[in-house]
Amino acid sequence: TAPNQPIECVPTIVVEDDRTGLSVETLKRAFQDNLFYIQGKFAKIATQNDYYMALAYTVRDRLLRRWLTTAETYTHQGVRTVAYLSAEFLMGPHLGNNLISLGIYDEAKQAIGELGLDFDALLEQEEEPGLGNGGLGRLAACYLDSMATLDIPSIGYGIRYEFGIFDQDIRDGWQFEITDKWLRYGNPWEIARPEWSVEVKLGGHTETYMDEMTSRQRVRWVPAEVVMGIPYDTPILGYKTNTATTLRLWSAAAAESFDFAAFNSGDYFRAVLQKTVSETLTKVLYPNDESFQGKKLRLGQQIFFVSCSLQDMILILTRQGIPLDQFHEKFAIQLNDTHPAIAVAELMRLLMDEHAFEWDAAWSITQKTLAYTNHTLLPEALERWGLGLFGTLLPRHLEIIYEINSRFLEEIRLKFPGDNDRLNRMSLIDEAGERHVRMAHLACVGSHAINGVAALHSELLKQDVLRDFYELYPEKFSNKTNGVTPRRFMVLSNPRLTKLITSKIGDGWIKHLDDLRKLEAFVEDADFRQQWRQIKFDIKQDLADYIKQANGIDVDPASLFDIQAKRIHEYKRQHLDVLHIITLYNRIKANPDVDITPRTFIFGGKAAPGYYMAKLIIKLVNSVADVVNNDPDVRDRIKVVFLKDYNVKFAQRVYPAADLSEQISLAGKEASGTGNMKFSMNGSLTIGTLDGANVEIREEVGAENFFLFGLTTPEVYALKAQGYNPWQYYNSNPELKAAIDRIASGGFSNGDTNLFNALVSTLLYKDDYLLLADYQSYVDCQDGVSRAYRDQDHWTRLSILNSARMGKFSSDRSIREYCKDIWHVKPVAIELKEYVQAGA
Ligand code: KOT
Repeated sequence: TAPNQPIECVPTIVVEDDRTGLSVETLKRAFQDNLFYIQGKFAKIATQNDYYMALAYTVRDRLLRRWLTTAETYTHQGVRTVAYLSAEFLMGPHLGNNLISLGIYDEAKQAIGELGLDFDALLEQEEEPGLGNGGLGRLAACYLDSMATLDIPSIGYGIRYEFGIFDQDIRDGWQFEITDKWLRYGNPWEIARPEWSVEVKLGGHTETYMDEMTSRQRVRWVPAEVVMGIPYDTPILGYKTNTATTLRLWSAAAAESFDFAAFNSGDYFRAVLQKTVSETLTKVLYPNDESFQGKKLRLGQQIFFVSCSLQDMILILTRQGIPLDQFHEKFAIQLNDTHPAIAVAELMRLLMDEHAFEWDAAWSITQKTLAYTNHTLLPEALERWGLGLFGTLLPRHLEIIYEINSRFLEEIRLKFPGDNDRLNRMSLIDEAGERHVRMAHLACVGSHAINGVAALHSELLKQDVLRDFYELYPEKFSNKTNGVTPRRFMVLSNPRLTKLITSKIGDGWIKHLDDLRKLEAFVEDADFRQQWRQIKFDIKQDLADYIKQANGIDVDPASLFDIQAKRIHEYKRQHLDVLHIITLYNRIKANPDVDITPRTFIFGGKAAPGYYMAKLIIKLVNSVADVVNNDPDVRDRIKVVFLKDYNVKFAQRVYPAADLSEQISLAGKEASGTGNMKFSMNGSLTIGTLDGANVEIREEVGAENFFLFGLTTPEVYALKAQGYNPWQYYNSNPELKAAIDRIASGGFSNGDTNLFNALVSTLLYKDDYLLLADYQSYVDCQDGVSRAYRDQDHWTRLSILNSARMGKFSSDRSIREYCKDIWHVKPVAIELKEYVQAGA
């Protein structure tokens, strides 16, 4: 029999209590058992990692029943399933989250403590799977959590990068990239399923042939190369429910057919070396966030994981005996931006070339199955592949795209006769200059639903980037404002606040975040406010300790913690934050006795390795920190800290410690933001522009509880249309001029006037992101923040109200909306059957 053929044996599994029991005693026994039998270590020689692994396997054992029962239920019932396709899943550490979902966090902590080990250190030991750059990948992870928690049949499909996002070190103030070796010590959360491998074709050419069975012309793709995709499954536990869904990540390997070729050519040794070429495909995550680089390997990654995933879905149906003309009834596929948009052509190809569907039937299935989420308005992020490269790697897909395009353009000609400009603007092929495939257009045409990720963003899509598509298909468009999971970003990362909240309103809010509103009733309770303030202070003290240890800087936990943590990007304007710091510094230098509210400015975030300006901004933050932190005139009233290697694990430590969250992108540039939600849920106030989801956060928390500044999107457009001149602001604003001059004159570079020249001249001569135009409004607003912070009791009220009113931003709400409006998928409850216990 073939190795991938299922064979049934004894129908019931007998399970040892040590693998399922949830009591402290059983957990202890299981932990020691796993240390011995799985890690192969005893206490004398065990490392911290061995202990981590032993605990991880102990937890994994306890979730397998839910995981397998979920899979069995879905297969057995042939349920309608969401397939979330994403090139990135930024999951963060699994251990703590799984303990929370299983409801055994406290028991595990006690068990580990009783064994004489440091539980927090074991959690800290986990190398997080950094398989994403930032917001887009983390959103995918939050959505998996919510789908599982809401019992939505779902599967996440992506790429198992051997090296995820680089680790960031800071050397002499500059970012330094280090390879992320997350798989170095093994990954206890994944199970490889080589028996479910599939093959993906690349390159070569196409041929037509006569299909004898149907007497129809069909197309055959003769590839130059075949790569095998091996699935690795990770369980995604819902919170306090029986559902455990799957994240299925594909890893590339040389196809078996390769061995035959090697054998035949006789050059066995060279052929084995060649296997590494196939494996290259899933080696490394591209570290560029929101900037498109037309690299062949990246297109290879996209077709690889998309083809593997679609073939996998077809196999799932085939195994259940479900005919493929029901594909769209069994799967709702969500495309997380255009990275998986090649799915439009690949699903058409699979249905037509491999399963003998005719065009119209295949097209109807494709459109009904796919839906597309757009995550950015930045033109430089939109994916467009040069035709040469595209046709070389994917000759058959290019033919299919041409055919989709010709039918599509015909539809436009009928609806808008004579409008040639419109045809050119909407074509799937950009004909200006070197010809390109426009992936966003392909996604729009091939999907039945298109959505943005915040109300403003979705409006701008309709008015601007996708305007023509909106005019053609208004019914396809909707908004789905992003959300984040309160399980990871409150319960796990902020246990002290969770406990206080739960003591007042019970724990229903963890699954129904709107319940946080009940906290409003306690705003006038002085005792409650005192506890709230104390918790925030204690968490800030912890972060202060960390900063002392990591950066060697003393910071005062009583000072205002002002945090900007996100990818470094000019549009996010970390350097506007820096201009404010320099302004405060200049005020102190002009009058050392000036009355200033003590503040600690904290930054965290990675820059794309090839993005010079972003790296220069990191250098500037660190240079300003060096000067400000060491100037005796400052008398420690302001401190500046750049925290290196910002990732999910670290973010969980940072969000709860903030007083003020910086959400200061230029209006119209940030699609949504999700960090803004995580900060506010944890009781920080926001200083922000009317951009992305800030608009809706402000609506929810109330204008009086939000520090608003800056131009609105229409004002930005108007200013740019009228001809923006940054010099005008520089010349007429003495504080702004002084701040920029201090950088330009070498005030943060030991007199070197060259170091920050690129940054200064970009601001003065271009300033695409209007920092100078928004400067005064920002500084005025920050002065208001400083005044507000002086009344600690008042500030605490605002902090409580921010948390209390964040219910809308649970990813559970987002997922409910996707389910209702786009996916039409209903929850399926999972019933656990009793195991037969050993000895029973
Ligand atoms: C990256 C490359 C191409 C297209 C889009 C991106 C992208 C967008 N990467 N991250 N984003 C962010 O996605 C988040 C989740 O929707 C948003 O909150 C955030 O505003 C985007 O910048």
